[in-house]
Amino acid sequence: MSKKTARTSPARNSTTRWREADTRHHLHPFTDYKGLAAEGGSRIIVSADGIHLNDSEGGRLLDGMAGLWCVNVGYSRKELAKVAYDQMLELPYYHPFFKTATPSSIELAEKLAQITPEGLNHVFYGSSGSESVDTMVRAVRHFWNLEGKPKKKTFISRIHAYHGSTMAGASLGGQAVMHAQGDLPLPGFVHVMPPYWYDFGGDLSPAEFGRKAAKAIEDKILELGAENVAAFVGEAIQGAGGVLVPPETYWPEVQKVCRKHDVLFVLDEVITGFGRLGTWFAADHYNLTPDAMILAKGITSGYLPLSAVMMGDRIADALIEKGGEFYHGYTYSGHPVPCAVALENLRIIEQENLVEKVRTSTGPRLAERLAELLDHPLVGEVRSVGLIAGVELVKDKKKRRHFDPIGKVGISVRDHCIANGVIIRAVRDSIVMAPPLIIEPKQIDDMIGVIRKALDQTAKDMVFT
Ligand code: PXG
Repeated sequence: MSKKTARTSPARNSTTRWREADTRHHLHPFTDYKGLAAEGGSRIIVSADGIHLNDSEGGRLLDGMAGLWCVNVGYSRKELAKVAYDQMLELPYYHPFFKTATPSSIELAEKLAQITPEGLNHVFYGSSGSESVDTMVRAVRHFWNLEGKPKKKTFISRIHAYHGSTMAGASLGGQAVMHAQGDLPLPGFVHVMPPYWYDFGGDLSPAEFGRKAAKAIEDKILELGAENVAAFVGEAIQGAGGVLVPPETYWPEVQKVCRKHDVLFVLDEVITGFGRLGTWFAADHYNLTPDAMILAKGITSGYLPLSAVMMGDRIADALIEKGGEFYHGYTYSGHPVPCAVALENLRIIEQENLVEKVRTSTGPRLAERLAELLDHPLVGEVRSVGLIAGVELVKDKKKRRHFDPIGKVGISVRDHCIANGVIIRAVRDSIVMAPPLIIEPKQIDDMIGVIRKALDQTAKDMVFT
C-alpha cells in the first residue's frame, strides 16, 4: 500500500487500523516495541471526562494516575479549552526573547512567585520537566562561575530518582536502566541512597534511617569536597521511583546539611506541586525553603506542555546583577497559550478549594483505606501523603523480603486493576497511584476496592502457577 492510500483509507478510524498504524510507525516512550506488538498493540484512548478515560472499544477506566501524575483538575474542563481557544485567537504565539514579553507569561510569573515558598521570586519557563531540569543545571553551574567558585559543579541526587529523559535529566535521575542505555550519567552527577526505609532501612527505625539517609548526602559532600559540589537535587517524594515517602526526620536534616556546606538545595516538584500533597507545594508540607524548584505537569493539569524553574533570590540576583546575557532558552519558553491555561488552571484549583480538599478530605480517606490493605498477605507497607500513594508488595512481610525476580507481582496487580477498570502503575514491586485532585471520597473507596480485588487475584494466580 502506498503511503497516500494508507492515510486516506476509509477504515482509518477503526481500532484495528489505529493499532496497526501505531505499531508500524509510532515509537512510544518507555516501551518494549517488540513486546507491545506481540501483545497486539496499544489501547487507544479516545476521550475523557472527570476522572475517567474512554477507549476506542467502549471501555471506561478510572484514571488512578491522573494521566502521568498531571491531570490535577481532571479531564474535560471547558474553562481550560476556552482560555486556550481565546488566547490562540488573540495571540497564538510570541516569545520572550529579545526584549519582548506576553501578558499571560508575565501574569503567570507573578502568580507563581506569590504561591511558591518565600525567596522564590523569578521564573524561567520551559515546556517539560526535563527541559526545566536542564535549565536548572545550566543556571546553577553558571551561578557558581559568577560566584567565583568554578569548581562547584557536581550534582548529588538519589538512587531511584526520576528527573526526566534528556541527557542531564537522565544523568541526574538515579534509574540504572536509563543509565545503561547511552553511557550515563554524564560526568558531574553522583547518586546516594534514597530515603527508602523499606529497602534500605535495615534494623533502624524509620526516624533513625531518615537521619542516616540525610547523612549519606553529607558523607558524599565531604568525600567530593564541598568546594566541588554545586547542588543537591531531590523530589520531595520520589514518584516514578515508587512513591518513596521519606521519614519525617529526612528533609529538615537534608536542608541543614546543604546550608552547612554551601551546597544549593533544589526541590523537583514536578509531581508534588500544585496541591497533590494537600499543600500547594511539598516545600509547604515539609517546611522547606529551596534555592530553586522545578515545576511542570500540574501547572496546566497536563492540558498543554509547560514547565518552570523557580529561581531563588540568591541564584536570580547573581544572574541579574552580574550574569550579563544568559545564553539559554527554548522556542516555547513562556508560550502564551499554555501560560494562559496555567493561570486558569490555578484559578480552578483555588476556586474549588482542591488543595484543602486533598488535605482535609480525600488525602486522609486514601490513607485510611490504604491502611486497610495492610492485612493482605502481599502488602508489606503502604505510603501516602495527600493524593500520592505507593503499596509495597512483598513475599515476606516480617523480613521485608521481595519476590525474586522483582517486578512480576507489581505488574500482575497492575494488570488486574486495569482489567477491572482502574489504571494504576507498577514500579518494581510497588503499585503507585496519584488520582486527579477532584476525585471524590466514594471514588477512592471504589479504587481501593478494585486494588484489593486485584491483590486477591494475583495471590490466587501465584498459588496455582
Ligand atoms: N521530574 C520529575 C520528578 C518527574 O516525575 C520529570 C522531572 C520530567 O518531566 P517531563 O515533563 O520531561 O516528562 C518527571 C516526569 C512515570 C512517568 O511513568 C513519570 C514522569 C514522566 C513520564 C512517566 O511514572 N515524570
